[in-house]
Amino acid sequence: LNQKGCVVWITGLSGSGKSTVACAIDHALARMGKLCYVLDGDNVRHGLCKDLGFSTADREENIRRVGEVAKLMADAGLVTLVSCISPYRRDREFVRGLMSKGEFVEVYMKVPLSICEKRDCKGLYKLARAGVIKGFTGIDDPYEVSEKPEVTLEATNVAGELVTPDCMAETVIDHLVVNGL
Ligand code: GGZ
Repeated sequence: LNQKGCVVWITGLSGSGKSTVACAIDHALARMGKLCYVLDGDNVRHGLCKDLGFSTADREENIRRVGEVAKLMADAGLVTLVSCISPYRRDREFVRGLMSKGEFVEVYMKVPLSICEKRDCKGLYKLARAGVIKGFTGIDDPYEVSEKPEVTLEATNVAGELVTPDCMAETVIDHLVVNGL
């Protein structure tokens, strides 16, 4: 048993595919015999962060808690996959600062709002456009793009074809392998 933990922090808009990619990475790493855990924004908000909403301060606290838990899990040797919108650059940088260098891998889901909105898996964009949900990321609350995430995943390849979640997972795992994580 020789496993170094790390945090793979997947950030991007609602509907950009964060949870799906986190799951695909989880499964692929499990097949390689690695211990992993997925901390999903939507799930964490039912327990650890159920007292929090979506104001700037609440999102900041949400990211701080998830970041601290992710750090503990990484210390325990797990590859900890986080999928939270984490829209504010400052909050992501805070979490990065909790970890030792190289142990924090930021993965940016570079998916245009138009695609996320068209998918609208949960109908939330529709509600946000209608003004029923206020302060929705990408509609009337900002998403701040990082200057240099370790990995950037796009919805389509150079040929304009959709990239599968498994293929995205492979890109992330290649990065982890190359960097000795
Ligand atoms: C953004 C919201 C909002 C608002 C509810 N803004 O796609 P989902 O539905 O399943 O995941 C989103 C989830 C966002 O939780 P996070 O913990 O990832 O957010 S953050 O990192 O900003 O703290 C979305 C749903 O909650 N949702 N209201 N106003 N997303």
